[in-house]
Amino acid sequence: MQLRSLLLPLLLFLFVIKGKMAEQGMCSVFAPSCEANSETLYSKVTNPTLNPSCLQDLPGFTRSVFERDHALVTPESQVFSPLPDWINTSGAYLITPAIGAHFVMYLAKMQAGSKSAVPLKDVERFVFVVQGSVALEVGAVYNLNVDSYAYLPPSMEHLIKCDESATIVLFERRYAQIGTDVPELKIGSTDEHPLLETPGEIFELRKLLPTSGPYDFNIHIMDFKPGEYLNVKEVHYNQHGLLLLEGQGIYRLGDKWYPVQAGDVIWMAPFVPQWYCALGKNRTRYLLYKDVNRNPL
Ligand code: UGY
Ligand code: MN
Repeated sequence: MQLRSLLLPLLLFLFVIKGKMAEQGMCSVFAPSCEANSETLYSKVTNPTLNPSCLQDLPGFTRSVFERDHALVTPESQVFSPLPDWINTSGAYLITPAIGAHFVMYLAKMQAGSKSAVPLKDVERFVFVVQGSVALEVGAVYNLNVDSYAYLPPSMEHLIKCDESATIVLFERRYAQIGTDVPELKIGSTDEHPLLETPGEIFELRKLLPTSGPYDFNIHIMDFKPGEYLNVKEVHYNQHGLLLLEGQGIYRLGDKWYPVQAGDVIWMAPFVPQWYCALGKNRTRYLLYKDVNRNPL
């Protein structure tokens, strides 16, 4: 009797988990397996093992590409190694001047006891927390959790520390000074920012930095519901570094069309035609570096 009363909730729990895993395209004992079904010879012929979650394990397969005016760097291609002068931190430089960009974008994986290094001279830094939390010492100490960020103007002394584990994405750029006004320290989180007008577009837009002249780049957070897309097939002088935080869809870059999903990083050179459409069941959110407020001449 007691056993029976336990059985029903257990079955219900397993049923819900199965649904969740299938929704996310995950391999599990319930969902289609990434492994060949070893019970029958040639079972792979009739079992579509190349479901999206298995592709990254296919030997030699990657969705990553490197073209003259754009690059897609997907998680199975991201190469981590100790970050120069950081303590206990491994990082993957994903966009650098070697690719043709005027900025660097990198992921840093911090663990207990990790500490950041200072940026190079005259270099500004933007940090966004993707997983875990870090402490930012910059005069006072600020706790930055997932979705929080900090902008550190050039020469601002600071230290990023981690007590447990955290993944952060960073952008750095040699600051392009004009006039005498200088940018200030900014600390905040995405949800503090109001949605901005996007005339002619339907995606939701937040800008994490002030739009005023001293700031030579901004970081946009862009949200698309499934089925929503960029109305403007953009071609512009600005450069982009993009991290897909949530969802999946199709990115058009130049004349190529790429299936993309959370975790993917994209570099867009000036003037590369760009367009996105969100697909699937969940919203797409991406974080986008864009240089602004400077005469391109
Ligand atoms: O602001 C932008 O340039 C942005 N809409 N571009 C993009 O999402 N590729
Ligand atoms: Mn753009």
